[in-house]
Amino acid sequence: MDPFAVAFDLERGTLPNPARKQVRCASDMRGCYADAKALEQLIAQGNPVHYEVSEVPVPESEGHLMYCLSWLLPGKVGDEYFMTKGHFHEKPGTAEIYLCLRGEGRMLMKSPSGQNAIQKMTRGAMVYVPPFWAHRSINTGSEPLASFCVYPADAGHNYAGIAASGFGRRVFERGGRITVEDR
Ligand code: S6P
Ligand code: ZN
Repeated sequence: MDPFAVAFDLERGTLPNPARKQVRCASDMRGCYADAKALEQLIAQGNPVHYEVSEVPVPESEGHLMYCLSWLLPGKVGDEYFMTKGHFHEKPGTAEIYLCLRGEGRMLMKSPSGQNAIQKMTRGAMVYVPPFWAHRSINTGSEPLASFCVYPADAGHNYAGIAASGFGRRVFERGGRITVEDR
């Protein structure tokens, strides 16, 4: 393939005119939040978008780097902040970089042995997700949480492990404060 360039809007934190956009709504998030009833209420009230992943795809083969713009909206399901599903990579020994462009949130990570790590995401923060660690972004702010992500193009997504056992930690608003709880 030939070299190419795309233009990000760094002020707004967007990738205008992506070739591919994946959209996840509340109804795609069943099983993810602690309060399943609150999620069903949200679905019944209009099933709002939780996040969008915009890409200009490259071949999903060894040597290439996939990149995307992750756009996670603000909101809560019960007291729990909007978040992504979260995944390990299908090729588990592949790392990922998230560069936060806008908003405020957390990157919650989990190692294969169940160890947790959490990093703050604010504009300019680069979070390095090491090989083998599952990752989920969480929007704790009041505007979209936008991040540029880059990872080996053949990494793939493994959602099953997290769908089965979660991260072991969740982020809630309790009494107006951002609170991380083991559950
Ligand atoms: C891909 C990378 C991101 C996520 C996106 C949505 O490896 O980590 O592009 O796909 O943030 O999260 P999820 O967990 O629904 O794929
Ligand atoms: Zn990933």
